[in-house]
Amino acid sequence: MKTNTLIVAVAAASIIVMVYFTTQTMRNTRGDNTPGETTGVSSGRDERPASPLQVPQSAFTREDTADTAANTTSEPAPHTATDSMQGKAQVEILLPPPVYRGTPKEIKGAQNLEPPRDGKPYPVIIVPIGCDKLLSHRCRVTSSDPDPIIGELSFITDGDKEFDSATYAELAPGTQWVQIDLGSEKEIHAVCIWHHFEEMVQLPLRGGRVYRDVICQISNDPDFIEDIVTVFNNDHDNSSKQGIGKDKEYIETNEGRPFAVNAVKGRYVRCYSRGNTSNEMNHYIEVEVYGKGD
Ligand SMILES: [Ca+2]
Ligand SMILES: [Ca+2]
Repeated sequence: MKTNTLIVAVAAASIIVMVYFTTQTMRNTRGDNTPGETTGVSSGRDERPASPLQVPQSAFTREDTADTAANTTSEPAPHTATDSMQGKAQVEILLPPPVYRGTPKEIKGAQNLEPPRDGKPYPVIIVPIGCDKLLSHRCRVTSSDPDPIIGELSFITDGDKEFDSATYAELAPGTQWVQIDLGSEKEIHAVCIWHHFEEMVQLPLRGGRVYRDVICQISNDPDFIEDIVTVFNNDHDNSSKQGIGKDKEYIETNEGRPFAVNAVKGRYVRCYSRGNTSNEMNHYIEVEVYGKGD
């Protein structure tokens, strides 16, 4: 009897154990573990849930990068754009909106045109720190044509660069100039000229407007007889008699034409032009001169 009782007890215990494990396995397979249970069996809930608040991969990458940077040793970082800007500043030229009006015109007779930029902006101008100040705002303007056909000479330094029928000064045909008096001798590092950019062309069309003989000179002589430094000149055939220039002609856009100047000192900035490919007139919306502040 004792042996029989023992066998029955062992069998009953075995059944209990089997039932227990079978039940556990079924629970795990259904994924209804209670919190805190660790079974070593994947339930599906342990995976990262899809959430409507997911952030882009780039955000994780930035965090990862920050963590990595924080954990690195104090070894010197490789050269970066920030390092190369040490002691330097970018001239911040604020651009007016583009204008796409009228029928795009074919550019005729431009033999010295810069290659198409296909929408790429002009390179930024980097100057020593403190040499990126706008010097020309509201400075006095004189001209070879003191009585513009349209507009006022004061428009050229009033800070309004938008194209509009009431924002430009139109000067007589032929070679004409406008001259900005900075008030005292300044160290000049950049200039940007906006003529007239109504006929901007949306890519991939070609056309627009090109002004002829764009020349920029700096001097302390208001009559520009002596002490003249030419800082831009695209008059390749010397038709404006200021010497042959090596710069390229360009299509007018809302970017104007920015160019760097190598710390030339002078009180007066004179800009020439000789008509354009749409008509023989000379137009100026704005001229900006940047350089060392006081
Ligand atoms: Ca203006
Ligand atoms: Ca010329």
